[in-house]
Order: sequence, then structure tokens, then C-alpha cells
Amino acid sequence: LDDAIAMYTHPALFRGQYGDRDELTHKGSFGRVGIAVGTMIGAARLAALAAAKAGVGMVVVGGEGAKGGEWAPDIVVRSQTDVPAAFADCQAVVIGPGLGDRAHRAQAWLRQLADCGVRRGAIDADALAFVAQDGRFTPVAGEYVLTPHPKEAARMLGWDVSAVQARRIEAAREIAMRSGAVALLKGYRTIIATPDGRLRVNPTGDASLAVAGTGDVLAGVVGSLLAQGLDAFAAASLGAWLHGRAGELAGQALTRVSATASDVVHELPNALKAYL
Ligand code: NPW
Ligand code: AMP
Ligand code: MG
Repeated sequence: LDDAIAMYTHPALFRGQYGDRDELTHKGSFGRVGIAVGTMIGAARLAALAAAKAGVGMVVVGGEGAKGGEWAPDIVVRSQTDVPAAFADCQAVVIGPGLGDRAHRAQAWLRQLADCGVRRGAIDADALAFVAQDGRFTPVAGEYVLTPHPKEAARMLGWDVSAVQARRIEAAREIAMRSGAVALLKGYRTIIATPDGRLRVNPTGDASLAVAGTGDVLAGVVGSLLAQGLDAFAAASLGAWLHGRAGELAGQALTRVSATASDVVHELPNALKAYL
């Protein structure tokens, strides 16, 4: 029954919500996204470049690792080591990729960001443990997307990975309902679930994506779409679709064996051509 009511994500569902660039637009028209930088700089670099390619007006990096990193000239590096201070003027944040032991501050950051009016973003990787662990959830307020891979989902729910994979729709729904955020359960046929019971299955993506860093790319894309004004369900659905398509294109151009996370970033514009 669950499978029967799940809809496939398709970019046509989001036409008119994203991607218009008329003569009067400027960088302020497309939002700012803040990427929190921790110990693994590579993850934040992938998320930042992916966010830029997905069309946000400005990508800002901040947090403890930001100053030491090598960033593309497209990225704005903020000197504040305190994440809420660095991102107070952003419309959305990406918290988790490569954060390492800094992730223990994620919950406090979300509260302080909310006080500054920042209430949307992607929560991924190391920060997910601070939303839920072993079935104990701390609800998240605002337009947030949680992006666990199956092992992260298993840790959040206190289930085995095999149980998550056997009941992917139920796992995604449980995370969404208990966290109050949109859940995007990664893996082949990514599932997107909302706290109020809406459900989508992403049809794009293949084994080209089975390599380190592709999840960090997805978090950057979703954060970018949130900063551009899409709601959490739309950002998760369109983000998963574009990321999956970019992965397929990287595999076609370079073989599934040689495609890497950076190649997925480089294929995002070609994935967008199917939408725009
Ligand atoms: P196994 O090996 O099968 O037992 P972790 P992480 C499992 C950063 N990164 N289906 C699988 O377990 C991230 O942002 C930094 C089933 C796998 O070994 C995080 O901050 C990079 N199982 C941090 O590293 C690029 C699955 O989970 C284990 C699964 C840790 O993130 C890399 C790994 O999970 C990385 O993104 C699936 N579909 N997918 C950089 N360039 O700096 C995963 N698993 O222990 O949560 O570690 O995901 O590597
Ligand atoms: P992460 O494990 O956080 O780096 O995320 C990996 C990303 O690659 C997620 O978006 C997964 O959905 C995607 N991915 C990994 N392996 C596959 C696969 N075999 N088929 C489709 N997507 C995959
Ligand atoms: Mg990951």
C-alpha cells in the first residue's frame, strides 16, 4: 500500500518555482547559503561548489575550519568561527558534511540561527546524530531537510541497516514524523517523506554515485534550492532528482568506475538543462 501511494519525483513538478533569470534579477535575488566547515574540508568544498552550481546567489563558508581551507574564488569565506554569527544573513544553511566533532554544537546552532531568522537548511552526515540517535528524537523547527544514508538512518532510528533497507518508506516516514523535518533517505531510489505524510521516490541516480563525497554534493544542492526559496519538500525532491541525473551523466561521460563526486558537481549544469 505504501508503495502504491509514493509518487516519482519529476522536475516538471517544480517548473516556475526555480531557475528563472530575467533582466532585473541580481545576485540578491537568488539567496545566500551558509556551509558550516568543520574538520574534513573536502566535504565542505564539495557542498559549496555544488550549491554554487545549483544557482544560489552567494555561497558563504564559515565555522572553525573555514579560514584554513582552500576555496574556489566563487566562494565567500567569512572570518567568524561561530556558525550562527557567520550565517546570520543567509536564507539557508548546510550543516553536517565533514563537521566531525564540531557537530555536537549543531543543535545550539539551529536554535541561535532561528533567533536570527534563519530557519531552513540541509542537515546531513555528522549533524544527524544531534537530531536523533537510537530512536530518541529532538524535533527540528523550520524548513529543514535531513539527508541520512541508510547507515545514518539506522543510527537515528535504532534499527539495523538491513531493516532500514527492507522498509525504506517506513524508515523515511518515521524520521520525518518524529523529527518534524523532511526526510530524504539516500541510496538507490532515494525516498523523500514529509512529517504530514507526503511521499516521493527519486527515479534518477545510479552506481556512478557510489563514491565518497557524493552525499556532500547533495547536501549543497538541497541547501542551495532552499536558499532560493523552494520549500523543504520541493528542495529535497528536485535536489535528489538533479543530483541523481548529474551522477548518471558523470557515469556516461567518464564511466561509472571513474566518475567522482567532483565530476557530479561538474555535471549539475547538464542535469539542469533537462529542467530549464
Ligand atoms: P559498510 O562499509 O557497508 O559497513 P559513516 P561517512 C554505510 C565526510 N566525508 N547502504 C557503509 O557501511 C562526511 O560528510 C568527507 C548501506 C559505509 O562504510 C561525514 O562528515 C569527505 N550502507 C564523514 O565524512 C568525503 C551504507 O555507512 C558507512 C550506505 C563521515 O561520513 C567522504 C559510512 O558511513 C565523506 O562524505 C548505503 N547506501 N551508504 C571529504 N572529501 O572530506 C553508506 N553506508 O560512518 O556515517 O561515514 O558517510 O563516510
Ligand atoms: P553519502 O553516502 O552521504 O556520500 O551519499 C551518497 C549519495 O550517492 C546519495 O545521494 C545516494 O543516494 C547516492 N548513491 C550511492 N550509491 C548509489 C547507487 N548505487 N544508486 C543510486 N544512488 C546512489
Ligand atoms: Mg554523507
